[in-house]
Amino acid sequence: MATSFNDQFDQHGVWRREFALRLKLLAEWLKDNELLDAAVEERLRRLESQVRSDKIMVAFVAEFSRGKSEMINAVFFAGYGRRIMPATAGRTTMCPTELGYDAEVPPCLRLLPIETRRQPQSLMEWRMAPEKWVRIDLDVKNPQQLASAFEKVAETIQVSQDDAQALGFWHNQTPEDNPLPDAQGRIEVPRWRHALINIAHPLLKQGLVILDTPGLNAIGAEPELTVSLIPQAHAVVFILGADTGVTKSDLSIWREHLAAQPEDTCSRLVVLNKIDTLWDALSTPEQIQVQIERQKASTAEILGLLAQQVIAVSAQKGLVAKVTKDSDLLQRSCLPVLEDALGRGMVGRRQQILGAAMASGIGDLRIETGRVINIRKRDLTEQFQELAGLKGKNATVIKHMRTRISIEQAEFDQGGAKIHAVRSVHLKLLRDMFAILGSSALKKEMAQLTDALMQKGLKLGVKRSYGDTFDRLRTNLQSVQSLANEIQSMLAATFSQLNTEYGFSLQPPSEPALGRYLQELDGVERSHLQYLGIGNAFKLAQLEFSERLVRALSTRLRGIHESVLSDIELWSKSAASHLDAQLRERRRSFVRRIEAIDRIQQAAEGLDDRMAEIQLQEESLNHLDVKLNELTAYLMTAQDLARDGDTALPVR
Ligand SMILES: Nc1nc2c(ncn2[C@@H]2O[C@H](COP(=O)(O)OP(=O)(O)O)[C@@H](O)[C@H]2O)c(=O)[nH]1
Ligand SMILES: [Mg+2]
Repeated sequence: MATSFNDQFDQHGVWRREFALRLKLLAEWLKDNELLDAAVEERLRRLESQVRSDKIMVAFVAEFSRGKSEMINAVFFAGYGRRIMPATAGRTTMCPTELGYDAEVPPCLRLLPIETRRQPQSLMEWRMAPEKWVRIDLDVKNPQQLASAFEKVAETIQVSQDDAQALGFWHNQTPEDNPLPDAQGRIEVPRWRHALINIAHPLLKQGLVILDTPGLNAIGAEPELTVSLIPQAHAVVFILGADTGVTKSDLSIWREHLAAQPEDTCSRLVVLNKIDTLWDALSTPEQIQVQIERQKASTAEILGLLAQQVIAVSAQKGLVAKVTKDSDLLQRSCLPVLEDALGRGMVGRRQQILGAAMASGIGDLRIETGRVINIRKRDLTEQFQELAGLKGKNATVIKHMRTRISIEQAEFDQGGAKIHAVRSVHLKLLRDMFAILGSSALKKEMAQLTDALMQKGLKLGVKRSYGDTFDRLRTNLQSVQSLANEIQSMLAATFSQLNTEYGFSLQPPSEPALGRYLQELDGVERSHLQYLGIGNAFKLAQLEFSERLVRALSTRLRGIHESVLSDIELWSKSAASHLDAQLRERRRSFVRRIEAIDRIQQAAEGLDDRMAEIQLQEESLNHLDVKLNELTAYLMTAQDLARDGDTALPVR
């Protein structure tokens, strides 16, 4: 029996909240036990914000009128008891529309005017400029007001042919794809470039982001959709109509925007919608089923898929069935099959990925914290042996011992200079890495690419220019990796030297592995080349278009570079913290040892009492170790938490 998408998503939300809570408890426990140093704190903070703010994006991509908006209504918003996204004949989404929830912003619809296409800023950059968007506040308790506000995404304006060209809706090179002008020669274009809907719907509150896209024309005109938004979605639902079959423009969308997406990073669902158009009162249910199967098979064949990869549904009947609570009709609409596939493919996979990221973060944390506990244990053992050696000795020997510890302490304090020198080399290498991946270097790289694309006659070399740029970006990443390796071996050498010299137990943290960022770069390159390869290259002749494309690319690359640098920062912080912890513990240990001897000298405490106390401290450290393992082991296997069900918190 298929669970509804909403239920699966709810469970995922419960798991995430529960996990975040446990991370908080772990942080408190570490703090109480003086185990929360700067690096561990930073690591926990990152994990918590990752698990709390994790977004899951599902994109609906298809030619217009295939039923994207209707499907969004049926899967996510049937609870409102009516259509929320406009999805009736003639009133269809004209601009890409993102539905999500941001607690900082009141419920509203924000619309970016289409004229912003004349400027080079990427969509990402426009997002940072809220004053450029038209905002309409939403009354979430009033589905009527919601629905009528959302009608805005269907608005169009009439513009001259020149304007349509500048806005990316008219191309002289491919007249067959151009929209039909009206009697005055004017072209109908969307009024808005992008819409953001912010509502506190339970699913959206838990981090679901839904992207509804208009048809091929609008997708093609907004490169950021193809090179950023769609490839970064966790699931893409591609919709075909049983009433139209696979048309030429369906196939263009599939080939230009979807076929090359690697399956392992995102789940891709192909849906044959409107099967109710095949429900014919004169045919038997079996005959209808045969019809549907036949159409699924031919659709699959055209797209190069297996028949079972195509899900046949009726979004419209599914919505009606949910609103009227007609369970027979809901089964016939097959909507639950789609929801189940979405839930398992997307939510399930997301949970696995997030769980694995958490497990590896917690694993590192356990190792780092475990080392601090070990340092303390070793110090105690040594102190115990030192005191045991004093048994039965006279006052002179004890005094001599005190002097020896003081000398050792003074020597240790002087050793600081060497550690300082290592730190400054470390910092220099870090600065080099930040320079390679910093924003001014990227700006230069992008300016070079823009120049190359602008050169007349070079249009055929577009692939080359992109290829060269990506080669350089990869080389940069590799240089950063070698700098990291250099720091790592330097740390290893210094740490082992310090270990011999001072009896430390320092170990460098595991170095950042940048391989997955290289893969990400490859993915970005693929989506660009794929996009430019198929019939879109001519668009580069348009200055605005190339500029927009490069700006979109640059935003995406900045994101990747920032993630790399953030990994490196955490790694370097861990190394520094580990060294700091060792130094701090050692200084404390000197103070404790001298103090103990002083008390014994003053006969304020017996030797045996002091030794017994150390043993107690050792026991409590052992206990701490066990507890740490317990707490972290729980977090490392907590992926299964949500599925147990008994921990479920009420969601609605
Ligand atoms: N018969 C039928 N019509 C549907 C179905 N889904 C959507 N439609 C209709 O198809 C048209 C386009 O739907 P819409 O959701 O706006 O398509 P979009 O442009 O892809 O968002 C509307 O008139 C819908 O009522 C369906 O499952 N069956
Ligand atoms: Mg629509």
